[in-house]
Parts: sequence; structure tokens; C-alpha cells
Amino acid sequence: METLLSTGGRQQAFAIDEASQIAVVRRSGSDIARKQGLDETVAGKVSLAITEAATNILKHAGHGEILLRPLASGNAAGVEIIALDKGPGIVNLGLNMQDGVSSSGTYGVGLGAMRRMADEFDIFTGSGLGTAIYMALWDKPENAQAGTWQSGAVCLPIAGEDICGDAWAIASDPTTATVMVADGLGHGIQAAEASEAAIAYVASFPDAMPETALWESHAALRATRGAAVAVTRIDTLAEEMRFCGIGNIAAVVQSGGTRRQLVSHSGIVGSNMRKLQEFSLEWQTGASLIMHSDGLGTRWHLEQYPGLVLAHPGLIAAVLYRDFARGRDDVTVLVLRERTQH
Ligand SMILES: [Mn+2]
Repeated sequence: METLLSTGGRQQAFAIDEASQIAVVRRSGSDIARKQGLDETVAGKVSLAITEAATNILKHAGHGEILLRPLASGNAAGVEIIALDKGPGIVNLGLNMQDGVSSSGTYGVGLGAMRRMADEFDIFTGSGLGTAIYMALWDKPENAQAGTWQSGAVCLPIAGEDICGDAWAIASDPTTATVMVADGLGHGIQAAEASEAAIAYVASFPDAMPETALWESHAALRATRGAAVAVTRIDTLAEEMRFCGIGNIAAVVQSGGTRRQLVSHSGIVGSNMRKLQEFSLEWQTGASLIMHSDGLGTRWHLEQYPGLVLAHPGLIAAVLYRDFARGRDDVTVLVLRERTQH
């Protein structure tokens, strides 16, 4: 069965504090669209969507952040745009989503336009909750949104670094998904070498069980600084997930109102790994797997965000990043679940 791999999906982050920054992020979006080979129509929408999102942040929140990354899914290519602010939030989202409804203090025409232009659009907002918007624009939207799995990830370097020392990968076929998150020791290029060596193993052996992946990564990372690594493998036919982790990578399975935390043992893959333990858990359709590096705090609870658990996984990852990134480390938040049929 064909295995789909997504990896290396790191964002660029753009602070939005003043009008001059809108052009900067729009140009970066255009660059990504061009490199992704998107036609002028899609590239034009990317520019417009970024402009609308950034303008809304300035107008309604004063400041915020836009995250951009190239997307690939099978033979489809796209651009992801995430807009985040901690402003007052939108109280009447339904009214604000209507085209042409624009008055001072509302989000007005911008939201309707963004929803229309984006192939994938989701928003999380509410009074006092700020606003988070997820958009994906694709060259082949129907191909991009097929398949069993839906995922999202935020992966960003510590402020001041261009290179992120965290990395992630998802290898999937219609009934299984293998997910790795790796956090190379320290920051910068050598941290990235370690985490990418771990990711390379999943890319080469997508069917490996978590404990095997950890052992093999341990060998592969000996020449590097080492990394914290965790691997989850979900098998929908067996209704089972297996997990194995070393170091500070958190993994949580959220299913309905239940939240289960998976346990990693201490150590450093590549240098100091004493004990490996693979855990097995029931996997339920409808559950979400959330894995993150220690650049994200652990005190988050999705219950604090009404409805967010049902949102696009990329939006869940983005809201957690916005509210719980420690800000003094590289950060990765990855969310995976089975795609719900609309
Ligand atoms: Mn870290």
C-alpha cells in the first residue's frame, strides 16, 4: 500500500504589529506559492488571504502573528496560512462571516473573503479567546483533502534562530499512521542534524514499530548531539495505538472528554538511553493525537476552548502554540486524527 510521508513542515513566523509588515508577509507568501508551482490564480488568492488576515489582526487586535508554510499532500501542493491574535475575539461569528456585513468593530468583509478563497478554512474565536484562523490553498484541493488522515503541525525555531532544532514526520497509509516528533539537544544547526537523523529513519522505515524506531534512531544519532524522540503508531484496523518515547516529548490522546497522557522515559536518544517501554492503548475513531516538544508548556486543556477539539488539526496546534509556547525553546505541536466526513 502506498505510504504517504509528510515531514520537514516548518513554518516561518511573522509578527504583525504595524502596517508595513503586511507587505513583508505577503511577499513571503508569494515566494512560497511560486516555489510550490502554484498558478497565478491560486498565488493571487494566497496574497489576498494573507493581506486580509494581517489587516484584521492590526485592526481588531493591534498585534498578532502570521505563520506560513508550504504544504504537500500526495501530488498536491499548497500554502498554509495561520493567523493568530490574542485580541478581544469575535462575539458574533455567524454575523461576521456574512459577506458584506461590515461595520466598525466587526471583522467585516475580510472573514467572508478568506473563507471563500481558502480550500480549507477554520476559525476559533470568541469573547476573550482571541482569534485563530487556519487556511490552506491548494493547486489540487480535492486530492489534498482525501485519505484517512488529517493532520496539522506548528514547528518553529526559538526567537532569533533561523534553524529549528525540532523535526516531525508522519508516514501513513489508509489504515496506519506512524508519527515521530524529535527535539535535538540545544538549538540551531546541530540540534536540527540530530532531529532530522531521527526523522530520516521514519522516512526509510515507515512501518517500524515505535520501540524499534527508537532503537534504530539511537544508533543513527550516535554521531550527533542526540535528541528527545517519541513515536506513535496508530492502526485503525486493530483499533490500537502504540507509543514509545525517550526524553521530553509529550503525547496526549484526546477522545471525547477523556484525555490520556503517554509516558516517555528519561534519556537522550543517541547517547544515553537505558530503558525503552512501548505502551499500547485503544485507538478510537474520533480521537485526536497531540504530540509536542518541550517548547510547549504542558498545562493546556482543550476543554478551555469550546469546540476546538473538532477544529482542523492545524488550528488546534496553532491555538496551543499561541497560548502555551514557552518562548525560550524551539517548539513543535503536532495533531493527527482520522478525517471526518462532511
Ligand atoms: Mn526543546
